[in-house]
Amino acid sequence: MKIESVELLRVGMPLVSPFRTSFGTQTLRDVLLVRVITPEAEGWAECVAMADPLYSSEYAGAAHRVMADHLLPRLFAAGGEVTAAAVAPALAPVRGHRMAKAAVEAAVLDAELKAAGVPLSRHLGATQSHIVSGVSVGIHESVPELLNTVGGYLTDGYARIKLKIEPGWDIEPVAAVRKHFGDDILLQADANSAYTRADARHLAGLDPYGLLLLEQPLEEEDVAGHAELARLLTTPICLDESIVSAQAAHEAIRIGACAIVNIKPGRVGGYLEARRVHDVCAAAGVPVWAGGMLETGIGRAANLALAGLPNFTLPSDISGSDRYYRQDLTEPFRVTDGTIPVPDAPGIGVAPIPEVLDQLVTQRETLRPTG
Ligand code: OSB
Ligand code: MG
Repeated sequence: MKIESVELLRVGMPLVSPFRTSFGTQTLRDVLLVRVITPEAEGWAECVAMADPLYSSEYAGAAHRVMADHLLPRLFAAGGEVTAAAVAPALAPVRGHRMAKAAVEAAVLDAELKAAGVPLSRHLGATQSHIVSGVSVGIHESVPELLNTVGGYLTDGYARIKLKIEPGWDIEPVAAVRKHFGDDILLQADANSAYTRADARHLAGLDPYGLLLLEQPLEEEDVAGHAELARLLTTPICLDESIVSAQAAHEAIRIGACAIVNIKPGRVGGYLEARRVHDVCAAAGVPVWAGGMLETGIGRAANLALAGLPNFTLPSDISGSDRYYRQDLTEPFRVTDGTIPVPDAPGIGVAPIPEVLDQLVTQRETLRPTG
């Protein structure tokens, strides 16, 4: 496939309500979109890096620069001739920047699959047509407000509730949600690395509440600490931030640091690496589920395709568009009977609605192969 040009767009997407986690409060997503233009088709992808480097070291502004200054020149090195499979090897000399690399690869893949008429789900080997939809609930000002929010999501049909926790907002909200909504709701917690090994005894206080899992309690680099913690808790440990590649997943599982893995394609450098993470986990008998990064419909569509792979057996963090945005960039995704259908049109199956994009775009930059 011959790339004629790549457009990098920045879009300001206000959230329907502030989303507070242990690392900060989000009210607006600064979305970086990648549009790959070829004679046969156009590919779209969303970079999941957030506005600030708080969840991980990457952030939207840096991802934009590294794409323009380092990744796209490497992509263009063969005069613009590329395949999606060749993108990761071409970008490998650049260290890190996995979210930026993932978006470049995903846009090329979307163009390639749209040109071939093949849905991403089929290309990746998906076997599930509907993805069980969970919702991630931010840290609230008070327990009554939290119960009100959770009640609303259960009414909306979400099949699983994930509570964001941090020191000072952990056992009490988990206990309150369990008591108020009963033993039947699927419940889990995500600390976004807010604790240390010294908090093991405190975190064991979550054990009586029947959580499906506790996500990333310790620092990204402290994989061994998670193994230690896993031996002290009955609640299964799930890793998010620490799993940056299939290799990292393999090592974490080998030392007993996690019983479950959250897969986010941006965090591991792309959908093709994400499929390898899935495969490593499947081979080890470790179930996985699809994480989220407050994606617009562009990223959400691609995540649904990946989440159709057979070892995605726990409910996802892929919620309906209206959980995040009053106006999504694409046709909205909706939850029915607790699931969202996997798109079945070629590529990611969607593209931005031009009028919506024009309204929300804050910056555009076009880059072209030379020669
Ligand atoms: O840790 O899973 C996380 C959102 C942004 C950054 C990190 C995380 C999250 C979420 C929400 O928990 C996932 C979503 O609803 O998209
Ligand atoms: Mg997480």
